[in-house]
Amino acid sequence: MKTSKMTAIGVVAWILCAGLVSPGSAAEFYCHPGYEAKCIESDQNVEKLGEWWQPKLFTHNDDISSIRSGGQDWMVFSDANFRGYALHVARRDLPTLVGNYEGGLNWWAGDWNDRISSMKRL
Ligand SMILES: [Ca+2]
Repeated sequence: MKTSKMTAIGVVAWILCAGLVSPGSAAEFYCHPGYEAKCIESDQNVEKLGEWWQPKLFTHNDDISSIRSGGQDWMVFSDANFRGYALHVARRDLPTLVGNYEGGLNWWAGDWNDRISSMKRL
């Protein structure tokens, strides 16, 4: 009796803890502005988007145009292996990367549309 009660408490505690440490929704990266044509969903680092193969042998390097962070803290980079220009997405949703020049990009280097080559979860 006592053992089963403790087991029940343990199960409830485990469920509560699992809920507290839940990572939340994975971040979603879209190939078009306005969260259209989702190309990648991830809650882990992506070092080389060029090697992130999708069905039909399709890669999404330099292809991302909008981001839903899923409440996660992300940094995206213009080059593979977290190099190049960096855009701190933070926990924001970015409906379009067209015209976004954050993180050192400028009119001469271009905006963030179709530039991302790696992503890091902070
Ligand atoms: Ca790039």
